[in-house]
Formats: sequence, C-alpha cells, structure tokens
Amino acid sequence: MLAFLTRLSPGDLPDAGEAGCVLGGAVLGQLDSDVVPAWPEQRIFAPLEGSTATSLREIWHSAVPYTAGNSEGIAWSRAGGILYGVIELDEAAFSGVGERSPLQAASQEAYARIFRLLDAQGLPQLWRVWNYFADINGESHGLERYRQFNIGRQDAFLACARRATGNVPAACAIGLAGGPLSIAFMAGEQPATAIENPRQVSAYDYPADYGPRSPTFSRAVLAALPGQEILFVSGTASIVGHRTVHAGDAAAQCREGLANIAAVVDAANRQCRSAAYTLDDLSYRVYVRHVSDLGRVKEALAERLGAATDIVCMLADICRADLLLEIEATAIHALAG
Ligand code: 3EB
Repeated sequence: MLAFLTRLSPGDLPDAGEAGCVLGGAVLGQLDSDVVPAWPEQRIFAPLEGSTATSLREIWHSAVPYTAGNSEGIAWSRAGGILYGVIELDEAAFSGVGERSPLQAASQEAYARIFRLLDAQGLPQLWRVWNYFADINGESHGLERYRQFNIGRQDAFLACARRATGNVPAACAIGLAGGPLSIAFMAGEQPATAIENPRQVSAYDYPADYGPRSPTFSRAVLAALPGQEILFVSGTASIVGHRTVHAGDAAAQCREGLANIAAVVDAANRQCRSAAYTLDDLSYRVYVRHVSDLGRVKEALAERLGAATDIVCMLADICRADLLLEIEATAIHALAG
C-alpha cells in the first residue's frame, strides 16, 4: 500500500490510469469546477486564503486496487486494509426526534452508520475523522451546537460498544457558513496508536465547563500501513491544560497552536516506527476565523515553519467562541527496510 496526499487544482484531475488508484479525498474552497470525481470526496466550502487558487483538491492515492460502494449514504472506497468514506447528512431530516436536537441526532446517526460499515468491512479501527457543520458556535435547544455534536458523537461511540476515551481517532470539528453535516473518515484493520499532548488535558477528559459530554478525539494518531506510517495531528488550538489562552490575539494563538503541534510531534516521535517527524514535513490545514487576522497568522506561521512547508489556509469557525484559529497536520513516512 502506498498512500500519499497530493494537492492540486480541481481542473487537474488525475488521468484515468491514475484515477483508478485514488482512494478518496476532499475539495476545499469555492467549487468552481463541475468535475465530479469518481472517488469519495468531502466538499468543504470554506474560502481559501493566501493562494491564488480559489479551490484545491486533496487526493489520497493508493498503489493497490480498490473496491468502492455506498452504504447507508456513505460513499466509501477501500484499498487493502484502508477504508476512506464520506457522509453528508441534512439536519432537517432529523428534526422532531424526541429530546435530541437535530444536529445531535444527525451526528449520532452518522457515526452509527460509519461504525456499521466498518464492522461489515472488517476494518473496525477508526483512525482519523474530519467533521464539518454549519453555525458551530450557534445556540439552540439551550446548548451550543458544537456541544450538541459532542453528545451525538459520544453516544454513537458508546452505543456501538466503542471506547470514548483512550484509543480514539484523531479529528477536527470545524464550522462552515452553511451546508450539511459532513464527515469524512479513514479507517483500518489495526488500531492506530493514539498520541496525547503533555501540554494539554486530553479532550476526552475535559471538565464539564466545555459541555455536558467531552469531545471524542485524541491529539494525534500514528497509523501503520504496509511499509508506511501516517501521522495525523488533530485540529490543534491555543489551549493549554483545558483553557483557551491568548483570547483576542491571533498571532499569539497561532504560536501557541504551533507549540502544541511541536509537543504532539515530539510525543509521536517517541512512539513512531519511521524516521522522526519534523514540523516542516507536515502538510497543514489552518482554519482562521476572521479574515482580518490572516496577515498576523501567516507571519506567525512563517516564524516557525519553513517557506516550502505545505500550508492551506481557509476561513472557517472554530469550536470555542474564543478560539481564533485551529491548525491540523498530516505526514506520511516510509518505513525503513
Ligand atoms: C480542542 O483542542 C480544539 O471535537 O473533534 C480540535 C480537534 C477541537 C478536534 C473535535 C475539537 C475537535 O479542543 C477543538
């Protein structure tokens, strides 16, 4: 299995031969191309910032043949022991389901469907999840929507007899201006190794100040593929312990977020099987809440990351109202011998 991430403009789809080996991916930005790829693709409509392109396509390539399907609305494909899938659910279809808010119900349902698919495919280990939904800081049913999502997600883990602490997937949960609940995921046969950050309380142990249920994600995971290893660093923000630090200061939040990523990478390097990971060999997605902070955020990124580092910035909402940005990162290393 060879899986690697490439970023290209949406006009440049891989040719037919190459496309036969695309496991899946995402399109970010404004979708100005009507080309719909054959593979599962997560659509993230968040304005891209800092490059000339208005949109970008990310692709996971596979060197082995894949099989694809659609199960309960999940578009998925699997290559060897890796499965990538995308599900979009319209919350409106979940209104009036008893006590639960539509978003909570939709979140629980999406994860329940994912777990059923993974069990049916014999690839039960969820490694990485990308969560997007509208109005993440909005309040309804007496609770912030991100907190509603956390209840639905955790309930699905528990109902599907999965642990909601410890070896849980890496993730991000990001707010968009509109659109459905959109969840993409990568899973495998073997568990990934969960990595925590010594500078932060594990998210699954957050106190109740941040909502009735803790978020279900780990700070990073190391996933093993034949001959390769992927480091997925979860969405990382300016949080020390469990508290937001540098409220109102985007540059300082960016430096703190990078310090957190550096600490997670250090922790991963104590457990990884490949050569050590460095900050410059990660590919980044940076979500910035306010366009007016973009210049300061880019300066802070440039202080710490080399000029050649692969970074995509986009405008999106972060799950705590006082967080101005969040940074996530991915790297793939070959294993020696
Ligand atoms: C944090 O550290 C910031 O709920 O899946 C980062 C990554 C965050 C993932 C999630 C939330 C999630 O708490 C927020």
